[in-house]
Amino acid sequence: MSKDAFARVSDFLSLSIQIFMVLKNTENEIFTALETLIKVPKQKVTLVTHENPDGDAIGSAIGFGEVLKNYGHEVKIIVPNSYPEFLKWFSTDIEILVYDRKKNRGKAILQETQILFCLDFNEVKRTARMEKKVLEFSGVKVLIDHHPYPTDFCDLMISETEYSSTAELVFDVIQLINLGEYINHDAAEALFTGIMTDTGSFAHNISRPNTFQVVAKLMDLGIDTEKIHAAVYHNFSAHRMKLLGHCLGEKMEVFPEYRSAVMWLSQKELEKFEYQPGDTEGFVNYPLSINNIVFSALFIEKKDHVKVSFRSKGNFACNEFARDHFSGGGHKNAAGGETNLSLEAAVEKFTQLLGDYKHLLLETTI
Ligand SMILES: [Mn+2]
Repeated sequence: MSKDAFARVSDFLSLSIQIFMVLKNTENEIFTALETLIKVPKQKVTLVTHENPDGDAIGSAIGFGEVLKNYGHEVKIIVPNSYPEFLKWFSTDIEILVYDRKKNRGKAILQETQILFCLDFNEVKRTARMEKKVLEFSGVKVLIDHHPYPTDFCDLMISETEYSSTAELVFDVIQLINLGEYINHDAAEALFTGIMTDTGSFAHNISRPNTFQVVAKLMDLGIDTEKIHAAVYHNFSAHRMKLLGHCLGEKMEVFPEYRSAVMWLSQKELEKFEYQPGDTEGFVNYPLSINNIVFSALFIEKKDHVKVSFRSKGNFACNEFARDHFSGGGHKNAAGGETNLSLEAAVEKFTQLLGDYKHLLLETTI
């Protein structure tokens, strides 16, 4: 073996050993199985994400999709419903089908698909109207996700809750199945976006150096991180900015005695500010920058239900709160749920509940 090749192999080996050390839940055999599966040439591979896809869902799907395409597979991405404008700048020629808009085409793609990757969700119901089709899918289903409490709906499960984002996990999975050389510039941009958005630009969800190690390797591929940041975060409409102003100015109530804050927006208000999907993304984080606030909730009135987002700091587990009271779940510090109550009743229910959590909220350490 030449000196160069030897260096490359030993580089790779030390990288895989490093990755195995950070993967806590997944058996090593799964990666051998996945590699064997993926290395059958020219397969029809589809990647599916959760409903209301965010930067991590889209970034993971495009990032992994590009790698699989570069390896020679025929790759498609299906998202249950549409995704925000600030995630539409990616350079990729992979078709991203919005299932809600083209159901028949979506069904036809799934019919032909041999391997289906489920990215960035832990329960099949997160695929909304695609749920039945995903459950019925007869090829091989592979989960790659970082949400706690995954349910058993895939043949191969890679579920690692200590990862900041699915995109970070996808990067490591790509190394472990020996496809690292197929990460091109487009894939690197997409994976970086997933990590950046799920960590609020590297502000939270990062518990290990691995996140920055992955980012460093993505930067080695020549991505322009400032350009990506601007494409995602400096791309809002004036309406969205005014909606944020309205929300913070008129629709936020702070409860210092419970270290909590709540905000709520009705359909009427959203219409007034010409709401576009994704416009309220990130709103729920703002109250957490108020001194001593550790729990924030945002209620949004949809056509037939109320959607709620939760954010918390430190050891206050907002996913448990979401699960116990608003049929939801998620991460410890970032979760969501829904309710069939009216908007007013939902907000009232939330504020009433704060009393029961006073102890936990006051004891929360950041
Ligand atoms: Mn995620």
